[in-house]
Amino acid sequence: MSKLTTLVDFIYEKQADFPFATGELSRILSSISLASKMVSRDVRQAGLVDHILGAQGVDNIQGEAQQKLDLVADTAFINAFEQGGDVCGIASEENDDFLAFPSAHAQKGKYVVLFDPLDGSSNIDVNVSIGTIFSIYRRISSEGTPATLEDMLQAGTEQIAAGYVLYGSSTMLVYTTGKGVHGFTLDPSTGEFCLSHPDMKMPERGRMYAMNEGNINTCEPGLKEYIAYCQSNDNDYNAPYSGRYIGSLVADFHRNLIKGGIYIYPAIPASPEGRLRLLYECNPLAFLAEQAGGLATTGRKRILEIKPSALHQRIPYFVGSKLMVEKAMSLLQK
Ligand code: AHM
Ligand code: MG
Repeated sequence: MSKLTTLVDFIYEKQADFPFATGELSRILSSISLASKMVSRDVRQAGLVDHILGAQGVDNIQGEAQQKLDLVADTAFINAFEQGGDVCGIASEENDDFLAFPSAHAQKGKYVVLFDPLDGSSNIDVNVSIGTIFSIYRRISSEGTPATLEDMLQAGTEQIAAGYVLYGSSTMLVYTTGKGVHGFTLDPSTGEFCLSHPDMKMPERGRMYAMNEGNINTCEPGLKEYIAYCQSNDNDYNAPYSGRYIGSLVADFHRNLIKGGIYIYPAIPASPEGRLRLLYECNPLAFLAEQAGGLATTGRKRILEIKPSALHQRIPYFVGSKLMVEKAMSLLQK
């Protein structure tokens, strides 16, 4: 029987890769793992709470009134980071502004974390996979002072680590520190994340495309042409690809990471900059994609090289198998 490696074992084994971090990065990843277990538990109880306990007027275990799940997740992660002492501030999709942690203890932290606490929120109420996406940067401002906006607005190339937690048929944590992509599955009986997908590689091509095709008529000609190519017999498989759109970026990305595929959220008249957020969604998944051998672009340029100008900046997004993203880009640029 092969040895079971838990996330904790794995992180500490890999700590030597980051001599400068002396355990800090490991502790941040442990905080993420802890918060994500709490969120996973709440996600698993969501239907119960809303439709059975909620309907009977029963409060949750803490006796608090029920909050929206995305706010519960936001709070769980913020608390974990603030208490850990290695993170001096955060920015999250749920908060208009970034948060500089006020305590002297937190201000000594060398890192900031940017995250989407619960991606795919339109799927929460219908029992479809959702996830948390995160990105870790070293701060630019001086240690011992409050975190600044400049700390948050760094290009994706500066990420120290990134990853996601997928609350799917099982809960998985997938992360990179720039040395490959590793996936861990939560064993609900022991509460441990166990290494299940070491050194994940995204196939160079795949037969699945993910896009909200309700928007196709308003897309630019090059993108219409790419989708027509996917649907035709005149492509690299000589047969139509399968359309698969979960509507939770994390879940669509995870499937494409394993099976090969492309995810597209373009600029459309209803969302002229695209829908997805550069800092909380696009950059972390772009780092993972590249580490797994895939690509992430706006359709024209590399996501990781974009210098952010605002916290909630949106950007068109083409991410997935290398050859598929390259093909889409070649048609867009024609
Ligand atoms: P969210 O962070 O508010 O959930 O928005 C991001 C989500 C992605 O997970 C998903 O792929 C996309 O928005 C779905 O958008 P649409 O309903 O326009 O297809
Ligand atoms: Mg999101």
